[in-house]
Amino acid sequence: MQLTIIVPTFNEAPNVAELVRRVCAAVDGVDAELLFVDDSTDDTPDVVREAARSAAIPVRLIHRDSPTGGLGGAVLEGIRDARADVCVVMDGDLQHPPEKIPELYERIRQGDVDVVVASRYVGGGAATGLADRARVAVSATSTAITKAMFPIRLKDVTDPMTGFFAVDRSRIDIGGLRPRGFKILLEMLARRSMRVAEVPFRFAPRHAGDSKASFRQGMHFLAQLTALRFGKMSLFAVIGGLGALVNLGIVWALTSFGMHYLPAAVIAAEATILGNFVLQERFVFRDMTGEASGVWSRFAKSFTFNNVELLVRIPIVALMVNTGHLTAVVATAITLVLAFIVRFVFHSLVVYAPRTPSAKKSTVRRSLESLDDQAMAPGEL
Ligand SMILES: Nc1nc2c(ncn2[C@@H]2O[C@H](COP(=O)(O)OP(=O)(O)OP(=O)(O)O)[C@@H](O)[C@H]2O)c(=O)[nH]1
Ligand SMILES: [Mg+2]
Repeated sequence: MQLTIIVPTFNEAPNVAELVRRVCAAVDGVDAELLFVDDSTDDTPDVVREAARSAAIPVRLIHRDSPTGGLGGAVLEGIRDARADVCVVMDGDLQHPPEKIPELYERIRQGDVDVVVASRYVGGGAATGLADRARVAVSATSTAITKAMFPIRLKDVTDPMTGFFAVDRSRIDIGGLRPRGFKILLEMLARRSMRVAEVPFRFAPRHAGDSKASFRQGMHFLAQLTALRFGKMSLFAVIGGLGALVNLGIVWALTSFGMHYLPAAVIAAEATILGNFVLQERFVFRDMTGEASGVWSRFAKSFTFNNVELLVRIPIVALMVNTGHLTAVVATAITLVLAFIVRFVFHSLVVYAPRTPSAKKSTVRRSLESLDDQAMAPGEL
């Protein structure tokens, strides 16, 4: 087998037959297979099986009943399961013209690059298929931000967000990729230095069916981009910082309504602890929730920790001010920084610890490794 074409699908039934037809026509003469990785809730799997019967090349289907990692997870599963090392990844809605596959394939076969990106933004390419002006603006802005965040790794790439690319599986570190609904190409390019070539293509309008892009996905993308760039610790810090502002806001609002300072501070602190927990579940430790203990147990640990921290921190500040010739502001700042570090360590090692630790490594070793993983998730350019 020379080539595997991987198509992630989520409810793309009306596009499958046309896609199979055009892919088969495009790869005529190449020993290729077509692999659908499907998370659909509609009849896409049946339609794929039906189309497979009369297709000129082998058409395989992986249907995931409990999908992990969203779109990125699906692509990764396809790459793992592919029969060929050379893989072309493309959308299932015909926004990526199958007629471009031979060009991607020929380019990667030359062997001097690890990835070939089909780009909307290089000479001859076009993004005209984006649904409306707002989508064009979102796409251009997120591409610019992404490139600004990885100026060196992405210097040769005009379209790091594309879902249309060819990759040689033997030249990437599959185990190091973290599928999390993320644009998997960006993850590959950002995590290690790769040799990249681009070919232009015209992004077509969706053939049929509904878009899965949403505001929520956009927010997820930004959170994941931050995590990829700065590591989880910074995302955790951003959420903590926002929480502190909200905390101040609540105290201000309640006291200006005439409430005594103390109950106002307690209400604000508890509300912030709750809000932070929800945000960190969603954005910081989401990829670990699957293997960690249940959500109520995580909440109990996090809630207890934060309240104990609060109780301990106040007397420590008082102690530092009374005995250490420090001003209250300096003392508070020092304890906040220390508390932040302790909080991060506690959350990544205890609250979100995997339920069934592997028996082979010692607890200390495992803890250190996972802490290192969490805090240092790629930080280099
Ligand atoms: N397996 C799998 N495929 C997905 C998932 N989400 C999206 N896809 C597929 O990924 C491809 C890209 O998704 P689209 O919804 O087309 O995203 P888009 O091109 O940014 O948005 P549109 O303007 O609607 O085309 C399509 O083939 C989808 O069916 C998912 O969670 N799992
Ligand atoms: Mg699409």
